[in-house]
Amino acid sequence: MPNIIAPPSWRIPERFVTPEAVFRDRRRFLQEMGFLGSGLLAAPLIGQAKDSEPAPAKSASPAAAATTKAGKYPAARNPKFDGKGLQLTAADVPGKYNNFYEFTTSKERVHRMVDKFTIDPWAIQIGGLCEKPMTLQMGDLLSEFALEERVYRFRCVEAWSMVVPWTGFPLARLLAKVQPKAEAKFVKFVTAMRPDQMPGIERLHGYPWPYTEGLRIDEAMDDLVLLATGIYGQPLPKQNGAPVRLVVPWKYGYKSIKSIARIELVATQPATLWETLSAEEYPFESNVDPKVPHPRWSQATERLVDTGDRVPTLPYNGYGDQVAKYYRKG
Ligand SMILES: Nc1nc2c(c(=O)[nH]1)N[C@H]1C(S)=C(S)[C@@H](COP(=O)(O)O)O[C@H]1N2
Ligand SMILES: [Mo]
Repeated sequence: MPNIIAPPSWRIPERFVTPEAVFRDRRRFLQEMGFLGSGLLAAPLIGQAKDSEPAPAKSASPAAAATTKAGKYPAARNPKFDGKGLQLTAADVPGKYNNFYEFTTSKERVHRMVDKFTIDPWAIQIGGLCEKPMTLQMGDLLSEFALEERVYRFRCVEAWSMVVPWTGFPLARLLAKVQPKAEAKFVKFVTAMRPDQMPGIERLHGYPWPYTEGLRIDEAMDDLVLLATGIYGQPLPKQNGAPVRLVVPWKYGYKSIKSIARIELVATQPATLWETLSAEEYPFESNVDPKVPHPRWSQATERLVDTGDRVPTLPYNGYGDQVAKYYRKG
C-alpha cells in the first residue's frame, strides 16, 4: 500500500471525502479511489437504476435540431452584471480545469474524456408539482428564452475560484412557464445518466448517481440563478456542462449542476449526490462562507485558477446584498 501524503489543503478535492453511507470500509474506499492495488477497478455497476431521460425529438424540427444554436452567441451583456471591478479569468482556463465526476475526478483530464458524450439532440423534462409540466427540446428552449451574458464569480468548495462570463437566462423564467403549485417548496435538478458515455460513473460505482442537486424554491426564483448555455460568448463546451447547466453564484460550485436532463418541483428537500455522500462536508444549503471551515480545510481564502493568486473569500461569494435576506432568522 503506498503512503498517502496529504496534499496542501487547497488541493483536497471532494473525492477525498469518506462517504460512510456508501463505502463499507476504509480499504474499499481507498481501493475505489485508486490507492490500492492497480487502482483500476473492473467492478460492474452495482444496483444502479438507470434514471430515465426525456426522449429527444425524433425528427427534430430545424429549431429543435441545433442544440447549441451558435447564432445566438455572443449575447448582450446585462449591465447589472457587467463584471466591473472583477478580473475575468483567462478564457482558456475554465475549459481545461473542471469538476465533472461523471467523466473523471481529474480536473485536468475532464476535457479530454467528453468526446463520446452526445448533446445534440437534447431535451429537458420539467415536471412534478406544477400546473404545466413539459418536455422542452434544447433548440426550443433557446428560441423561447432571450439569452444574456453575465459576469459572475464562481467559488468551488475546494477553495479555488474563477470569474467568468456566462450566457444564459434566469431559471425563474422557466419556472414561471411551468407554473409551480403552492405545495412546491424545492426544485430538484438531475444530470443526464449515460454510463456508456461517462466513464467516471462506473469508476465511482458506489456514488448515488445520477448527479442530483436542489434549491429551495425561493432561492431558485432569485434573479441571480441562471440556466447557462454558454461561456465566454460561445455555446458551453461539454466539460463545462453542455448543453445547459445551473449557475448559483453565492453557493459552492457543486450546486451548479451540469448537463441537466430533468427539473422537478417537489414538496420536500431532495437528496443530493454530495449531501448523500457526506452531509457534514457538503450540506444542502452550501452558501459560500469564509467563516465556516470545511471539516478538513479553511474556507477563508481561495485560489484563482488562472493566476494562482490567493484572495479572501467573501460571504455569499460577494452576493450578500441580494441573497442574505433568504437566510435571516426570525
Ligand atoms: N453533473 C455534474 N455537475 C457538476 C459537477 C459534477 O461532477 N457533475 N461538479 C460540480 C462542481 S464541484 C463544480 S466546482 C462545478 C465546476 O464547473 P466547471 O467545470 O464548469 O468549472 O460543477 C459542478 N457541477
Ligand atoms: Mo466544486
